[in-house]
Amino acid sequence: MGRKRLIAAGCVLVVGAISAAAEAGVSGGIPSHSLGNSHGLNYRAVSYSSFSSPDIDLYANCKPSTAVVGGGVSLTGPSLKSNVAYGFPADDGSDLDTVPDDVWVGAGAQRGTPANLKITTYSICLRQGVGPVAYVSAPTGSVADGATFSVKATCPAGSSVAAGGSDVYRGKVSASVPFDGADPDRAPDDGWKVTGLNSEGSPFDLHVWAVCLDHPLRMVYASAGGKTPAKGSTVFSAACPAGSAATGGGYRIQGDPSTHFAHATRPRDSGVDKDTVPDDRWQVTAVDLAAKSAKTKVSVACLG
Ligand SMILES: [Ca+2]
Ligand SMILES: [Ca+2]
Ligand SMILES: [Ca+2]
Repeated sequence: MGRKRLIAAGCVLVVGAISAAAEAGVSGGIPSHSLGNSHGLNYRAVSYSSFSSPDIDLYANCKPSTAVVGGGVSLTGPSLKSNVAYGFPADDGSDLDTVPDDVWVGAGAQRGTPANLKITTYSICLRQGVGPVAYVSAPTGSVADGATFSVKATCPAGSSVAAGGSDVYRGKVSASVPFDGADPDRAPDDGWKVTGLNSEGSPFDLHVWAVCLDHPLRMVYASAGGKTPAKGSTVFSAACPAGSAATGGGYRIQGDPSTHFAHATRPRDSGVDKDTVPDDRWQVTAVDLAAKSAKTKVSVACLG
C-alpha cells in the first residue's frame, strides 16, 4: 500500500489525511480544543480513538490569528508496544499562504497485533503580534528503509529555537532535541536535531524541522534526565523556570532508534500552580527495548 504523505503544502495535507482515513487509519480535520493560555501562547489538543491500524497521524490546529510554534503527541496502551514518530509544523490549506504555521502533526505506530489505542496531538500556538516565527526544514536526503538519519535544522541568526521535529512516519525517533551551535553562549538555542529510523518499507526523503522565534522574545531552556531501564520505560519531566511557558520539547535516549524511542512527548501542567494550562513542563515516556539501560535526557524550550 502506498504511503499517504502529509506534505506541508497547500491542501495536500487535508486531502491526504481524509482520503487515507479508510485505508491507513490516518485521520485529520478534527477541530482541536483549547487547554488554556499563557505568555501569549494558546495550548490546544485533539484526540482520536480508537485506532487499531499499524500507524496513524492526527494534526492539532491553531486558531487563525495564531501561528504554531510547537506541539507533542501521546498514545495510550502499553508503552513498549507503540511509539510516537511524526511531530512537525504544517500548512493545512486554511490560509492563503503555504507557510507551515497552521497545525502540528503527530503520528504514532504500533507493532504486533494492533490494539485499540487513543492518540492525542498537542499544538502550541503563538498569538499574532507577539513575535515573528521562522520555520526551517532541513532535508535528510534519501533515507533507505531500515536506515538511521541524524540531521540538524539551524535557526536563522538572531532567532532562538522554540520547538522541532521530523516528518518520519513509519519509523522511530531516539533523539529530538534543541542544540547549541557555534554562537558564543552555551544555550541550546540554535536549532533542532533529530536522530531517527526510517521503517517505511522504501527509501524516503525526510525532513527535520526547527521553529525559531525572533529576538527580542526571550527563550530559556531546561533539561532533566536519568536512565531508562532495559526492556522498560520511564516517565521523565523537564520543568520551565518560574515565569516562563513551554513552547516545545523533546528527548534524547542513548542507543539505536530501532530500540530506543518515545511513547509520549508533550507539554504538561505542573499540578501545583493555580491553573490547569500545560505550560509548566515537558513530559516524555522513554522506552528502551534493548538489553541494557539507556541514558535519557528530556529538554524543554520555554518563552520567558
Ligand atoms: Ca499557513
Ligand atoms: Ca547557543
Ligand atoms: Ca500550568
